[in-house]
Amino acid sequence: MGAVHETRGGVYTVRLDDGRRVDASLRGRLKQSPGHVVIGDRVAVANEGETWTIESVEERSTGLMRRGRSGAAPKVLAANLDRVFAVVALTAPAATTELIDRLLVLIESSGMHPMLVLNKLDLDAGARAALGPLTELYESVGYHTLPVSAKSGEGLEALRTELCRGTSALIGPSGVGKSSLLNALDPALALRTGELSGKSGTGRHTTVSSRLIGLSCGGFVADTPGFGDVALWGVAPEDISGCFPEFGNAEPCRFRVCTHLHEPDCGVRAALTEGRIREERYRSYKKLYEEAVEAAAPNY
Ligand SMILES: Nc1nc2c(ncn2[C@@H]2O[C@H](COP(=O)(O)OP(=O)(O)OP(=O)(O)O)[C@@H](O)[C@H]2O)c(=O)[nH]1
Ligand SMILES: [Mg+2]
Ligand SMILES: [Zn+2]
Repeated sequence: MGAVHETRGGVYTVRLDDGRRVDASLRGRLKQSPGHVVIGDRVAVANEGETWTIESVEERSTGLMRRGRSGAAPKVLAANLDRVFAVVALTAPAATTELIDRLLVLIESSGMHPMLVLNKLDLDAGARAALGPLTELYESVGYHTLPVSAKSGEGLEALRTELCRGTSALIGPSGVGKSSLLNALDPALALRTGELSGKSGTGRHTTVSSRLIGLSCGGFVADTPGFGDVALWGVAPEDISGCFPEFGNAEPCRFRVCTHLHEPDCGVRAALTEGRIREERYRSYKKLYEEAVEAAAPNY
């Protein structure tokens, strides 16, 4: 047995339970759906001499999913993760609450509760100014936030403590500093990092494939390619509200099935009116709900 640590062009690098790394290909039956073996998957392998094959894949405990671009097949980013970090930059490129909410909901919909990493704290006064409101908002709805700077090293100890246990993934837009953070924690990694494009200040998709990286402290972490857009995949509209932890504290709605958009006696909208649910968060909910309805058409 082992875990898939890297995939590229039909070659799967598997870290065997005894610590050896081998390159394997898929057994015929599994080849029908090559995208279905992803990093983090637990696999059974067999070998004839130096030639290794993946014989079967174990059922996943979790699978982080995102929608492929314009109708492309869904992508599982990584399987069997212990922790996921939503990484954004306080500035260059500045994160909006909508973007953060999309990342958080994407992770929540995979059954995991993310932590929020706010990077580039060193950059300018704007970064410090953005930090207070974002920390206040996300801590108040139940997310642990980690303000950090890959450049100055501020806050990195807290992140290191989290990443050194089990298997984690960093996800977020291109250019926010996911690879830079890992380099700062473990300089020997020497991961490629990218310049921001001058005009838009967005990243250039420097990291192009996901792999699990062994940190010298013992943890494994997936450095993933930055998202161009963050779209949910296969999340039913009625499951979106469960991805907003604070909605669970609202009074029950009159109808057991409630969209929280227009029904009478809706507990979520009552909490919104009373300020117990924040407007930004409700706005993100509405947007994601409407997108999920569109994606699920024509059944809805
Ligand atoms: N000032 C400052 N710059 C940073 C920090 N972290 C990253 N950067 C810069 O931001 C740019 C993008 O960093 P990357 O680490 O390549 O970003 P990424 O999230 O891995 O991007 P993709 O691989 O494209 O998804 C580089 O120019 C880094 O030097 C930081 O904490 N402070
Ligand atoms: Mg990167
Ligand atoms: Zn409701």
